[in-house]
Amino acid sequence: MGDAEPEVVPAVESTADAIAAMEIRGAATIADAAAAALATQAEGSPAETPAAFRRGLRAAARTLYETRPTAVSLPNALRYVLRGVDGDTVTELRASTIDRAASFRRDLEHARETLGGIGANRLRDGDVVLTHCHSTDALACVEAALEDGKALEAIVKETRPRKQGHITAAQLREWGVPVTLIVDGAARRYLDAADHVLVGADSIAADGSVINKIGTSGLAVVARERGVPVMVAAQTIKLHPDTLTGHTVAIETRDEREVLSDEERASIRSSDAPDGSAGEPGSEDGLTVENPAFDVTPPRYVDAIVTERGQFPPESIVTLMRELFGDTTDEPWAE
Ligand code: RUB
Repeated sequence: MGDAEPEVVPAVESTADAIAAMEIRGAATIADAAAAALATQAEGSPAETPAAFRRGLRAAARTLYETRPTAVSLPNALRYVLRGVDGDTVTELRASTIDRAASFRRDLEHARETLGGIGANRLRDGDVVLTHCHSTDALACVEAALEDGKALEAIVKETRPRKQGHITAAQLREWGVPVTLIVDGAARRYLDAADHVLVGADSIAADGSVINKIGTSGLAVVARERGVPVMVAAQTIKLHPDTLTGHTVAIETRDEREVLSDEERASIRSSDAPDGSAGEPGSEDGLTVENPAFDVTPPRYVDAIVTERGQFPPESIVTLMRELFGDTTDEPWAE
């Protein structure tokens, strides 16, 4: 392999495919996998010159970056690793990439544990938490509270269409936490039995808005109406630096078949429709399915954002964001 064509090793392509297909999912897990994939690229790069090595690494980062737009932990992870790549020879560059990816992954694990300890302080013995989706950061708070000897119960929203609530339920049951699983539409009915709404975040904007799994914002609004505090557990890797300069967070929309199979669509389609629209799946038949994966919860519905750096009212998160990211966000993976 010469200098002309940057080569992305197959393992990076596999990681990117797994993230896109949601076999690897959840913001922190995606970040961890992306950093690991860059280390794999470094290990397997056939580059013979430093320039070719760097080009390959940037190409690998681009491949990963393009998988899911809403989880800012992904570009934050890529940026962190690429900024630490240093050396004059391929051997040095390889070693520094591998080291940097490893230190990122260690920090991620450590941040989750620290955050869990901080979040656990909000949970009292006997409390009931109501969860949405599956968040490793949110579960870290539960785990730390259990380790402190507190007994907790959980009401777990199923989380359509992908039912990540089942993953949360499985983890909580593994820890011995009694779980009541409910469909998403039942949340308001069960809020009076909850002491906290506990969710994670895919991204957090500079104004304290929380971007998380679709349905989080509705849950937060209803929780405010019922007087149940909303706690968001999110490592600082979820802070979205682009929003410091006024950018909005892109909301991923996914395949409609996650919501409605071709068979279901066919059963809804009416051959008697006055517009005569019955046709093959995917054709114009007057039935539109929207499948946004995330939504935006305004800061006024959030009581606290728990990070490894402490807990913050959402409106003050911008201070931490400036301290950690400054006002500039480059894209070191650009060609
Ligand atoms: C996952 C999701 C999670 C956040 C935080 O969405 O919305 O709440 O990513 O997760 P998806 P974590 O299933 O579409 O990836 O706390 O594990 O980083």
